[in-house]
Amino acid sequence: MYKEFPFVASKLFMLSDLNMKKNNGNWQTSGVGSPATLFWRTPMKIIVTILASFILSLSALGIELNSKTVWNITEGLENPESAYYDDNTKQIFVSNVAGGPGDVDGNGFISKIGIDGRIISLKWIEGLNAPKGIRSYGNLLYVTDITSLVVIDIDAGKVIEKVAIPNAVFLNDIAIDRKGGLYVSDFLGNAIYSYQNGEVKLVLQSEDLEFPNGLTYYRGALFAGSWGGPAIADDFTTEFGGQLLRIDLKDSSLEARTDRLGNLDGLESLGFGYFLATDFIAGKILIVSTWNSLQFEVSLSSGSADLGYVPQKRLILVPNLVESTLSAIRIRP
Ligand SMILES: [Ca+2]
Repeated sequence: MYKEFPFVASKLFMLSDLNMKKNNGNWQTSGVGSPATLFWRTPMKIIVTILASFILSLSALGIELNSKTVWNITEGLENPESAYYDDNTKQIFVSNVAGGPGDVDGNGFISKIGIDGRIISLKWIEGLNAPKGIRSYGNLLYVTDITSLVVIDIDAGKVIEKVAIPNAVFLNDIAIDRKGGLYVSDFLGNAIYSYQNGEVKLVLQSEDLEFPNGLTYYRGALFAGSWGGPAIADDFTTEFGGQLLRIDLKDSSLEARTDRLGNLDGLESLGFGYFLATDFIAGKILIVSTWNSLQFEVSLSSGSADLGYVPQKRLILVPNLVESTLSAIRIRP
């Protein structure tokens, strides 16, 4: 079901622009001087967006959202699965599967990239198999690699530990709670595991997870982007698409929080119950909310995998696993 997008647009742009003002001392926009753009440059936008959030949609105000590709990397990456922005180092880390997503071939690597799209180190970490989901906590970068969780010291640029996840089939994404507790999704194993205090535990295993792919932590719960079902064909398509699922960490109960949206891959929280997601097969960025489902979408190409987000630049980072590219996309009025 396609809905209007008043809340997310206003929240997303209002918050990010406030951030920019704090950082740069002025309002920054990337568009030309259209009347709409000039209108949005003024502080009046804050008042209007708050009102619009609760009363009107942006489209009703005559303001449409647009997407723009800010930069694109087309050389060097090899089947990138996940892009992750680390706020401590202000750098982007990209996992390169390099070959089949389940192949134990030793050629997977992690790239380090600047937020301007410059490749700082293409093969920053080498010797992995098919690395996928990435997330950091402090100076540690965690990466899933088929059935292991790889722990990397960011400052040293070295793998310090590989944690085997017993019974895992095909790990995908990572979520981290506020205390540094880790959670990983097992895409083909229909499971979610935790890793805390050196101990791996099964949080939940259920067909109702519908092949959980993207995973993120938000307000005491895990949110998973499911791929769909009832089975996954050889070309990774499904009869029905996945949805945003909420897994309560107190009792492991599971609840669908959106309509069926597509073959969900990446998932990042924007706050206020809004999430960024990708649909891998259809090739889309989706902005969804837990009470209004789909709010806005950007059409890209099939193979759009696990996205990252740079809040202060409003950049959505989308790796394409099939085309071996990384695109930085900005959505704005
Ligand atoms: Ca590989």
